[in-house]
Amino acid sequence: MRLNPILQRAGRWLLAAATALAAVHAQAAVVGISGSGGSGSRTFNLFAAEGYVSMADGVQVYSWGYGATTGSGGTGLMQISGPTLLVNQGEVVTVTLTNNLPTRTSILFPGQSNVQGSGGAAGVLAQEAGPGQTVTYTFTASQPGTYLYQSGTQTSLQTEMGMVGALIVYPSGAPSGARWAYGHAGSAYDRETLFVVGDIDSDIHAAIDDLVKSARATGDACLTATDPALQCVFSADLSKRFPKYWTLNGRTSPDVFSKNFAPELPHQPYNTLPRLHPGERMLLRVIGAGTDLHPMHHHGNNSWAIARDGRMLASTTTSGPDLAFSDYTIQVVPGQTYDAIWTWTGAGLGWDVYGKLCDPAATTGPNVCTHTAAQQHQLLSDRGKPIPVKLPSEFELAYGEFYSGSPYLGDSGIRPVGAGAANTTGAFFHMFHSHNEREVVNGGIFPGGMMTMMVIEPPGVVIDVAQP
Ligand SMILES: [Cu+2]
Repeated sequence: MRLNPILQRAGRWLLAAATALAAVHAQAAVVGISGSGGSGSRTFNLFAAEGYVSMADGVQVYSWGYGATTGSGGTGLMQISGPTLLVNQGEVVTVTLTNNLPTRTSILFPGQSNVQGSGGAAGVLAQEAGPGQTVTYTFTASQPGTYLYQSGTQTSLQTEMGMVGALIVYPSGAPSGARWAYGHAGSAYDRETLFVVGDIDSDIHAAIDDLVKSARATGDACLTATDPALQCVFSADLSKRFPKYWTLNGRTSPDVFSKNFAPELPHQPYNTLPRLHPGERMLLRVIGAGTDLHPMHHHGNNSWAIARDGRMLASTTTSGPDLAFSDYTIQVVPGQTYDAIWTWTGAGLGWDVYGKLCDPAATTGPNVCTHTAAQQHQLLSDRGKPIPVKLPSEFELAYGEFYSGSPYLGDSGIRPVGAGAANTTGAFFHMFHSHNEREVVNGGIFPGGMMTMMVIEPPGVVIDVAQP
């Protein structure tokens, strides 16, 4: 290996190791907020507010969303998707919502039983807050799992406008140090990641933007009314709904690759770029937060769906996820949540994913295979085999941000001038995207939309989950 790549990689490792030490508490966890509280209880101070979110083609979309105060661990800004609420099974959860929207709103917690609301006024589905008002919801997070929360007021429109977020309930009963999605060892995972899957018809957002501006320009009395029956209601014709943007955690590709809390995306703080090592179990927490079905396809391997709607796919209370099913696409239905385990190995590829040209039969001499214990997850019979295709000439390749200079996991090679500086670790990238092909665009332009990558990092590369 040339000196320059060695220094590059050493530098990245040191940086990653330092960051990982600083963020040990967040290791392998979904980025979200834990609110405040003592033993057995947890309190979140949320608000609803308007703002403009950014699509990767530069279009700004007027939106309504939830935000969390800095005292609750939030950014203090409205965000799409809403703040991810992290709680533990059995905790009494209190969510206070202050409404800064020009219309009534609320929160529904599907999958949670006996949700008590107070303040504001009773709505059809939930206790509602008028503009400037506060409502409080309390429930006990009795069952572990992946859930969404969303507006219970004008639910179709307000969900379209962005009023939806994720709630994760971690199980009790897992042994110390173990990560379980549910109360059984069969739901164990090494890493977890969140996909809040959404779709946006920007024409509807623009129409609501116009109505709100018009109400303000004319000083409409509905804006200051205290009688719920006289407060503003903004409506759009949802029967002509035709989405133009498709989002993961509120962002469109390629913005999904940018860091968590990237300053240029103040209202879309969560990225979507899962990273794992060969052989690790990655828990995919997938939430259908839009209006349409999205078939989310992961390349490289099938996943095992172990739960739906916050309930393990189990035949008995003690069996673990014995009804789990394997598929290459997660059919994300609106309003549903899925937990799936995805693992990648190089087994059966027919070539050595680490690019070591050696002789597995040799015990002495320069041709001995020198794979370390961590360089497993491929068939022993594949060791030493070269990649079985002739790589195209450099003139026929497009070099970009994801090219390490080598087709092998963890190796690096000569990078042509202008090839970019990302993927210096030599990771594999597997696309994870909607198989409705028109949904991998931004405003009709490919590539974009509902698409990201699963990143297989070489063994030994430190993965800083809090800030990939
Ligand atoms: Cu695909």
